[in-house]
Amino acid sequence: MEEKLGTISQTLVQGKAEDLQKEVQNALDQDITPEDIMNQALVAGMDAVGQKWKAGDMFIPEVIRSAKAMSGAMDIIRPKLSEAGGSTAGTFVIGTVLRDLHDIGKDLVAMMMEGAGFKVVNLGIDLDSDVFVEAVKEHQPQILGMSALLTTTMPQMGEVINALKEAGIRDQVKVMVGGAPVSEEYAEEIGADSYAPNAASAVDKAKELINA
Ligand code: B1M
Repeated sequence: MEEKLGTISQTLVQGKAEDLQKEVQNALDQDITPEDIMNQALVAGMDAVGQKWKAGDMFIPEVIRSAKAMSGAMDIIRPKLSEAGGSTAGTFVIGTVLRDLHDIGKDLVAMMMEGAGFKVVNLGIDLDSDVFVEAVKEHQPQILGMSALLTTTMPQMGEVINALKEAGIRDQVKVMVGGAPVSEEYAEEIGADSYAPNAASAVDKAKELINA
Protein backbone atom coordinates (compact mmCIF):
# COMPACT_ATOMS: atom_id res chain seq x y z
CA MET A 1 0.00 0.00 0.00
CA GLU A 2 2.82 2.42 0.91
CA GLU A 3 4.43 1.95 -2.49
CA LYS A 4 1.12 2.70 -4.23
CA LEU A 5 0.59 5.86 -2.15
CA GLY A 6 4.18 6.93 -2.82
CA THR A 7 3.62 6.56 -6.58
CA ILE A 8 0.48 8.69 -6.34
CA SER A 9 2.41 11.41 -4.49
CA GLN A 10 5.16 11.33 -7.09
CA THR A 11 2.72 11.54 -10.00
CA LEU A 12 1.07 14.53 -8.36
CA VAL A 13 4.40 16.29 -7.94
CA GLN A 14 5.10 15.60 -11.64
CA GLY A 15 1.71 17.12 -12.50
CA LYS A 16 0.60 14.16 -14.66
CA ALA A 17 -3.16 14.67 -14.36
CA GLU A 18 -4.39 11.69 -16.40
CA ASP A 19 -1.97 9.23 -14.82
CA LEU A 20 -2.88 10.55 -11.40
CA GLN A 21 -6.60 9.95 -11.92
CA LYS A 22 -5.88 6.40 -13.13
CA GLU A 23 -3.65 5.69 -10.13
CA VAL A 24 -6.15 7.10 -7.63
CA GLN A 25 -8.94 5.00 -9.18
CA ASN A 26 -6.67 1.97 -9.14
CA ALA A 27 -5.88 2.52 -5.43
CA LEU A 28 -9.60 2.77 -4.64
CA ASP A 29 -10.20 -0.44 -6.61
CA GLN A 30 -7.57 -2.09 -4.42
CA ASP A 31 -9.58 -1.05 -1.34
CA ILE A 32 -7.16 1.63 -0.16
CA THR A 33 -9.40 4.05 1.74
CA PRO A 34 -10.11 7.52 0.30
CA GLU A 35 -8.83 9.00 3.57
CA ASP A 36 -5.46 7.24 3.19
CA ILE A 37 -5.20 8.30 -0.45
CA MET A 38 -5.97 11.87 0.46
CA ASN A 39 -3.83 12.24 3.58
CA GLN A 40 -0.89 9.99 2.82
CA ALA A 41 -0.61 10.55 -0.93
CA LEU A 42 -2.31 13.73 -2.12
CA VAL A 43 -1.77 16.08 0.84
CA ALA A 44 1.76 14.69 1.18
CA GLY A 45 2.33 15.32 -2.53
CA MET A 46 1.15 18.93 -2.33
CA ASP A 47 3.35 19.45 0.73
CA ALA A 48 6.29 18.27 -1.37
CA VAL A 49 5.26 20.69 -4.14
CA GLY A 50 5.23 23.52 -1.60
CA GLN A 51 8.68 22.60 -0.32
CA LYS A 52 10.11 22.29 -3.83
CA TRP A 53 8.73 25.69 -4.77
CA LYS A 54 10.18 27.22 -1.63
CA ALA A 55 13.56 25.67 -2.42
CA GLY A 56 13.44 26.97 -6.01
CA ASP A 57 13.24 23.44 -7.44
CA MET A 58 9.81 24.07 -9.00
CA PHE A 59 8.39 27.08 -10.82
CA ILE A 60 4.88 28.52 -10.99
CA PRO A 61 3.76 26.74 -14.23
CA GLU A 62 4.77 23.40 -12.70
CA VAL A 63 3.06 24.24 -9.42
CA ILE A 64 -0.12 25.09 -11.32
CA ARG A 65 0.13 21.81 -13.25
CA SER A 66 0.31 19.92 -9.94
CA ALA A 67 -2.58 21.96 -8.54
CA LYS A 68 -4.72 21.06 -11.58
CA ALA A 69 -3.78 17.40 -11.26
CA MET A 70 -4.74 17.60 -7.59
CA SER A 71 -8.11 19.02 -8.52
CA GLY A 72 -8.74 16.13 -10.99
CA ALA A 73 -7.82 13.61 -8.30
CA MET A 74 -10.17 15.30 -5.88
CA ASP A 75 -13.04 14.83 -8.35
CA ILE A 76 -12.58 11.08 -7.97
CA ILE A 77 -12.05 11.08 -4.20
CA ARG A 78 -14.82 13.53 -3.25
CA PRO A 79 -17.84 11.22 -3.80
CA LYS A 80 -16.07 8.36 -2.02
CA LEU A 81 -15.41 10.50 1.05
CA SER A 82 -19.03 11.63 1.08
CA GLU A 83 -20.23 8.00 0.87
CA ALA A 84 -18.11 7.17 3.91
CA GLY A 85 -19.51 10.11 5.83
CA GLY A 86 -23.12 9.07 6.50
CA SER A 87 -25.77 11.42 7.92
CA THR A 88 -25.55 15.19 8.26
CA ALA A 89 -23.49 16.38 11.23
CA GLY A 90 -24.29 20.05 10.59
CA THR A 91 -23.72 22.71 7.96
CA PHE A 92 -20.24 24.07 7.25
CA VAL A 93 -19.73 27.08 5.00
CA ILE A 94 -16.16 27.68 3.82
CA GLY A 95 -14.31 30.12 1.58
CA THR A 96 -10.94 31.73 0.90
CA VAL A 97 -10.76 35.39 1.89
CA LEU A 98 -10.50 38.48 -0.30
CA ARG A 99 -7.46 38.86 -2.60
CA ASP A 100 -6.41 35.25 -1.87
CA LEU A 101 -6.62 32.73 -4.72
CA HIS A 102 -5.29 29.64 -2.93
CA ASP A 103 -7.92 26.93 -2.81
CA ILE A 104 -6.23 23.54 -2.56
CA GLY A 105 -6.09 23.43 1.25
CA LYS A 106 -9.54 24.97 1.56
CA ASP A 107 -10.97 22.30 -0.78
CA LEU A 108 -9.25 19.56 1.21
CA VAL A 109 -10.86 20.87 4.39
CA ALA A 110 -14.22 20.98 2.57
CA MET A 111 -13.81 17.39 1.40
CA MET A 112 -12.80 16.09 4.81
CA MET A 113 -15.81 17.83 6.33
CA GLU A 114 -18.06 16.23 3.71
CA GLY A 115 -16.45 12.92 4.52
CA ALA A 116 -17.25 13.46 8.19
CA GLY A 117 -20.94 13.95 7.33
CA PHE A 118 -21.24 17.74 7.23
CA LYS A 119 -23.30 19.46 4.58
CA VAL A 120 -20.63 21.70 3.01
CA VAL A 121 -21.21 24.94 1.13
CA ASN A 122 -17.95 25.83 -0.62
CA LEU A 123 -18.11 29.51 -1.56
CA GLY A 124 -14.85 29.65 -3.54
CA ILE A 125 -11.95 32.10 -3.42
CA ASP A 126 -11.24 35.84 -3.25
CA LEU A 127 -14.40 36.55 -1.27
CA ASP A 128 -15.49 39.89 0.11
CA SER A 129 -16.81 40.04 3.72
CA ASP A 130 -20.33 40.56 2.39
CA VAL A 131 -20.26 37.19 0.63
CA PHE A 132 -19.51 35.44 3.94
CA VAL A 133 -22.18 37.44 5.76
CA GLU A 134 -24.83 36.69 3.11
CA ALA A 135 -23.88 33.00 3.09
CA VAL A 136 -24.33 32.79 6.86
CA LYS A 137 -27.75 34.42 6.54
CA GLU A 138 -28.76 32.13 3.69
CA HIS A 139 -27.40 28.75 4.81
CA GLN A 140 -27.49 29.28 8.61
CA PRO A 141 -24.43 27.06 9.15
CA GLN A 142 -23.26 25.91 12.56
CA ILE A 143 -19.72 26.75 11.45
CA LEU A 144 -18.19 29.31 9.10
CA GLY A 145 -14.70 28.40 7.91
CA MET A 146 -12.20 30.82 6.40
CA SER A 147 -8.91 30.02 4.71
CA ALA A 148 -5.98 32.37 4.06
CA LEU A 149 -2.58 31.42 2.65
CA LEU A 150 -0.94 34.84 2.47
CA THR A 151 0.23 36.94 5.40
CA THR A 152 -1.25 39.91 3.53
CA THR A 153 -4.75 38.36 3.40
CA MET A 154 -4.92 36.97 6.95
CA PRO A 155 -6.29 40.25 8.40
CA GLN A 156 -9.28 39.84 6.10
CA MET A 157 -10.51 37.04 8.39
CA GLY A 158 -10.82 39.60 11.20
CA GLU A 159 -12.69 41.89 8.80
CA VAL A 160 -15.23 39.15 8.16
CA ILE A 161 -15.71 38.60 11.90
CA ASN A 162 -16.30 42.35 12.31
CA ALA A 163 -18.79 42.27 9.43
CA LEU A 164 -20.67 39.41 11.12
CA LYS A 165 -20.84 41.54 14.29
CA GLU A 166 -22.08 44.56 12.35
CA ALA A 167 -24.76 42.42 10.73
CA GLY A 168 -25.82 41.25 14.23
CA ILE A 169 -25.23 37.57 13.44
CA ARG A 170 -21.84 36.87 15.07
CA ASP A 171 -23.45 34.83 17.87
CA GLN A 172 -25.37 32.65 15.39
CA VAL A 173 -22.30 30.92 14.00
CA LYS A 174 -18.97 29.52 15.18
CA VAL A 175 -15.97 30.73 13.20
CA MET A 176 -13.05 28.45 12.31
CA VAL A 177 -9.91 29.75 10.62
CA GLY A 178 -6.92 28.06 9.01
CA GLY A 179 -4.23 28.21 6.35
CA ALA A 180 -0.44 27.98 6.41
CA PRO A 181 0.37 31.38 8.01
CA VAL A 182 -2.52 31.26 10.53
CA SER A 183 -1.92 30.20 14.14
CA GLU A 184 -3.90 29.48 17.28
CA GLU A 185 -2.72 32.83 18.70
CA TYR A 186 -3.82 34.71 15.60
CA ALA A 187 -7.23 33.03 15.72
CA GLU A 188 -7.65 34.19 19.32
CA GLU A 189 -6.44 37.69 18.45
CA ILE A 190 -9.15 38.19 15.81
CA GLY A 191 -11.88 36.58 17.92
CA ALA A 192 -12.35 33.33 15.98
CA ASP A 193 -13.79 30.36 17.88
CA SER A 194 -11.40 27.78 16.52
CA TYR A 195 -8.20 27.19 14.57
CA ALA A 196 -7.16 24.02 12.78
CA PRO A 197 -3.67 23.44 11.34
CA ASN A 198 -4.80 20.85 8.77
CA ALA A 199 -7.83 19.23 7.18
CA ALA A 200 -7.96 16.24 9.52
CA SER A 201 -7.86 18.38 12.66
CA ALA A 202 -10.48 20.72 11.13
CA VAL A 203 -12.94 17.84 11.36
CA ASP A 204 -12.07 17.19 15.02
CA LYS A 205 -12.32 20.89 15.86
CA ALA A 206 -15.66 21.15 14.05
CA LYS A 207 -17.07 18.26 16.05
CA GLU A 208 -15.84 19.91 19.26
CA LEU A 209 -17.55 23.17 18.26
CA ILE A 210 -20.83 21.38 17.48
CA ASN A 211 -20.79 19.50 20.79
CA ALA A 212 -19.69 22.48 22.91
CO1 B1M B 1 1.15 30.76 -3.54
N1 B1M B 1 2.13 31.24 -1.92
N2 B1M B 1 1.18 32.51 -4.20
N3 B1M B 1 0.37 29.91 -5.10
N4 B1M B 1 1.58 28.98 -2.82
C1 B1M B 1 2.36 30.24 -0.88
C2 B1M B 1 1.23 30.24 0.13
C3 B1M B 1 3.75 30.74 -0.28
C4 B1M B 1 3.96 30.30 1.18
C5 B1M B 1 4.91 30.25 -1.19
C6 B1M B 1 6.27 30.76 -0.74
O1 B1M B 1 6.64 31.87 -1.01
N5 B1M B 1 7.02 29.94 -0.04
C7 B1M B 1 3.64 32.30 -0.47
C8 B1M B 1 2.99 33.05 0.67
C9 B1M B 1 3.98 33.83 1.52
C10 B1M B 1 3.25 34.48 2.64
O2 B1M B 1 2.46 35.34 2.48
N6 B1M B 1 3.55 34.00 3.84
C11 B1M B 1 2.83 32.38 -1.75
C12 B1M B 1 2.82 33.50 -2.61
C13 B1M B 1 3.74 34.63 -2.24
C14 B1M B 1 2.00 33.57 -3.76
C15 B1M B 1 1.90 34.70 -4.78
C16 B1M B 1 1.90 36.11 -4.18
C17 B1M B 1 3.07 34.48 -5.77
C18 B1M B 1 3.23 35.54 -6.80
O3 B1M B 1 2.36 35.73 -7.63
N7 B1M B 1 4.33 36.24 -6.69
C19 B1M B 1 0.58 34.38 -5.50
C20 B1M B 1 -0.63 35.04 -4.79
C21 B1M B 1 -1.93 34.80 -5.51
C22 B1M B 1 -3.09 35.22 -4.65
O4 B1M B 1 -3.59 34.43 -3.86
N8 B1M B 1 -3.52 36.46 -4.75
C23 B1M B 1 0.53 32.90 -5.34
C24 B1M B 1 -0.04 32.04 -6.28
C25 B1M B 1 -0.06 30.67 -6.19
C26 B1M B 1 -0.54 29.74 -7.31
C27 B1M B 1 -1.73 30.29 -8.08
C28 B1M B 1 0.62 29.52 -8.26
C29 B1M B 1 -0.81 28.40 -6.52
C30 B1M B 1 -2.26 28.29 -5.96
C31 B1M B 1 -3.06 27.29 -6.75
C32 B1M B 1 -4.38 27.02 -6.05
O5 B1M B 1 -4.54 27.06 -4.84
N9 B1M B 1 -5.35 26.71 -6.87
C33 B1M B 1 0.10 28.60 -5.31
C34 B1M B 1 0.55 27.53 -4.49
C35 B1M B 1 0.17 26.14 -4.94
C36 B1M B 1 1.31 27.75 -3.32
C37 B1M B 1 2.03 26.72 -2.44
C38 B1M B 1 3.25 26.22 -3.21
C39 B1M B 1 1.23 25.52 -2.00
C40 B1M B 1 -0.10 25.86 -1.32
C41 B1M B 1 -0.88 24.58 -1.18
O6 B1M B 1 -1.76 24.30 -1.98
N10 B1M B 1 -0.45 23.75 -0.19
C42 B1M B 1 2.39 27.58 -1.15
C43 B1M B 1 3.66 27.15 -0.46
C44 B1M B 1 3.36 26.30 0.75
O7 B1M B 1 2.30 26.35 1.35
N11 B1M B 1 4.34 25.57 1.19
C45 B1M B 1 2.24 28.97 -1.64
C46 B1M B 1 -1.01 22.41 -0.01
C47 B1M B 1 -2.25 22.52 0.85
C48 B1M B 1 -2.79 21.11 1.10
O8 B1M B 1 -1.87 23.08 2.09
O9 B1M B 1 -3.03 25.27 1.60
O10 B1M B 1 -1.58 25.00 3.68
P1 B1M B 1 -2.52 24.44 2.69
O11 B1M B 1 -3.80 23.88 3.46
C49 B1M B 1 -3.71 23.02 4.59
C50 B1M B 1 -3.65 23.80 5.93
O12 B1M B 1 -3.11 25.10 5.81
C51 B1M B 1 -5.04 23.75 6.42
O13 B1M B 1 -5.53 22.51 5.95
C52 B1M B 1 -5.03 22.29 4.64
C53 B1M B 1 -4.94 20.82 4.36
O14 B1M B 1 -4.22 20.13 5.36
N12 B1M B 1 -6.03 24.75 6.07
C54 B1M B 1 -7.11 24.95 6.88
C55 B1M B 1 -6.16 25.54 5.00
N13 B1M B 1 -7.28 26.27 5.08
C56 B1M B 1 -7.89 25.91 6.24
C57 B1M B 1 -9.09 26.35 6.81
C58 B1M B 1 -9.46 25.78 8.03
C59 B1M B 1 -8.66 24.83 8.67
C60 B1M B 1 -7.48 24.41 8.10
O15 B1M B 1 -10.59 26.10 8.67
C61 B1M B 1 -11.59 26.81 8.02
